[in-house]
Amino acid sequence: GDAVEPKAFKPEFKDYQAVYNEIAKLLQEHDEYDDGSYGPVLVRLAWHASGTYDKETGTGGSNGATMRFAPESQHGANAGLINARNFLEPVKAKFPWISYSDLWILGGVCSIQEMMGPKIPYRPGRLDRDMTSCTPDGRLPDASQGARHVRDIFYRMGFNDQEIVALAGAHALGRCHTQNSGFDGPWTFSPTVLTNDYYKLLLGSKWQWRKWDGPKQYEDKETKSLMMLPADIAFIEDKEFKKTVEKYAADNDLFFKDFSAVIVKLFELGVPFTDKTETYVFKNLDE
Ligand code: DDH
Repeated sequence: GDAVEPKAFKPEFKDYQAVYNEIAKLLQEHDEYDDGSYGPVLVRLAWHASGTYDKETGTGGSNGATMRFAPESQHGANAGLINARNFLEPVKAKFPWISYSDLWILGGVCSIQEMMGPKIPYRPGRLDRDMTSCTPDGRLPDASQGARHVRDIFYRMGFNDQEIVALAGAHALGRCHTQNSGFDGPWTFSPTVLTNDYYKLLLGSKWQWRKWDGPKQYEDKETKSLMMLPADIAFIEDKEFKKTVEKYAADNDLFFKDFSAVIVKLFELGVPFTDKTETYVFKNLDE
């Protein structure tokens, strides 16, 4: 009876790949949502959890999962993210040892990989904090503004111009919803697959103001079925940003490499890792 216990049965062993697999399985099962996947809204949850970071004060960021609480849950920018948080609840129930903060980021990592994006190396170690750590409203970007505002917001987190453009490629995924942001429509024709199409469309389509009674946004002249926000068009109006858009439009491998690096940086802003923190590179469900 002295058989060596396999690692997986030790209570202290935390099987992050098992959590990844559970999220990936639920993504496949729940293809009734939006364009057929919860992936985009899970990526947005991970980004909005992280994008509150302020490098001067060290406040905000993914460590804390404070969007569980009002007032942060009620911030206009977070409208609709309840769908992503609820999606992950059964995963939290099955793996109660993982913090919400680590789980939300793992949800983003899994979604990017399962939507055919690059590998996103993952480090756990985020601790949940209470509502006293909620960040003030206004730390996330305002889609109706231009390059100067976008720089103000992302420089505050510690990103440079190239990194800002690389992050924005996430808009290949998902769509705008009138009930959340007031804006409407997807950026690309395949909003559940990560590609460099966002950059190709920015450069390759003619963008005109959409005539409607909603907030000011652009539509592509040819099909009128795609959209860009004023903050997206800033990436081709601004010369410095545009140079990077051109690089990524021409080279999907370069986009994947830079996107992976910069999203890891985003997801780890303000997270207190230790010397012992391990890095995981997850297998996709079909590997
Ligand atoms: Fe975004 N984004 N985002 N975004 N975003 C929206 C949707 C999605 C801005 C505004 C909006 C990033 C940067 C910016 C995703 C990922 C990322 C919506 C629509 C607005 C508005 C929400 C709704 O109506 O449901 C602005 C402004 C910026 C900026 O850069 C200035 C970044 C950096 C990311 C990222 O993930 C790294 C994703 C995914 C979505 C689609 C969500 C969905 O439900 O579908």
